[in-house]
Amino acid sequence: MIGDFTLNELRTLKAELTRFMMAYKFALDEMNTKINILKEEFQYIHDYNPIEHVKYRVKTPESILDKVYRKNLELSLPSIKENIKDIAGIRITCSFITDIYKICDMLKGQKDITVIESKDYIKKPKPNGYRSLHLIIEIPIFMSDREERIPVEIQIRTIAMDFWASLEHKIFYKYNKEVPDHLLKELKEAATSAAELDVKMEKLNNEMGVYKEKGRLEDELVLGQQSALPYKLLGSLTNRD
Ligand code: 0O2
Repeated sequence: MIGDFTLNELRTLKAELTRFMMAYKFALDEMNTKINILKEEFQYIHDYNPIEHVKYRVKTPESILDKVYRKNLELSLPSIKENIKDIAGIRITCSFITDIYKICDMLKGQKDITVIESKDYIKKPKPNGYRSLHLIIEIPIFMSDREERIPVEIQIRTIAMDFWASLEHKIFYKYNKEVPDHLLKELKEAATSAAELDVKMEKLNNEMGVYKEKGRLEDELVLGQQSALPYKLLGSLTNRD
């Protein structure tokens, strides 16, 4: 016996827990493939990549237990699966706010993804200034003997939103959640500046985009680069010789 358990009971528990956690890892593997395809395809078609970087994490057992106690949940695997939807988490960072909604729509458009919850903290920031788009989705994963639908939390944010959130997170933990008022006020101001920066950068990028697109078309069509359309084909498409 170890504690209240026999060795066999402990073995069974360990195997069950490993199977449980593996499902979340597989869900992240599936999402990793999906996100990579979206990135590559978008880059190929639009000559531009809306995703700056992506982080994947499976919540540690300690952190899952913390949440079980914090939310006063029943300590069982079915209850954890039902109530804790962020065991598998993805954070996607983009340059611009419009990229966030583009990525969100691309993910929502995939047939095997079901969005079960969506929180838009960009349109409606949290009182402390936190901004991000949160989705809880479910995707199927196929294992040797069964198919399971696994929830995944996806946070999509700009670089500025991410910068703010990671600093706020550090401050929160440094002060053990008792952050002095003056710091809370400064954080709120920083969140406003970050939001203004997002708007400014996107405006600049849009202006640059107009010139870039014009230049790209000229390069492709007039200068006859490798990918340029042959004039004969262009002529026949437009009924001109
Ligand atoms: P971790 O370690 O990042 O996973 P929930 O507790 O998830 O059931 P809640 O709070 O309604 O319910 O979920 P919400 O609002 O979607 O937020 C979940 C996650 O968003 C948090 O996960 C944080 O990662 C992030 N987040 C939300 N609000 C803030 C904020 O004010 N500041 C920062 N820095 N991050 C925030 P966890 O579980 O708290 O932690």
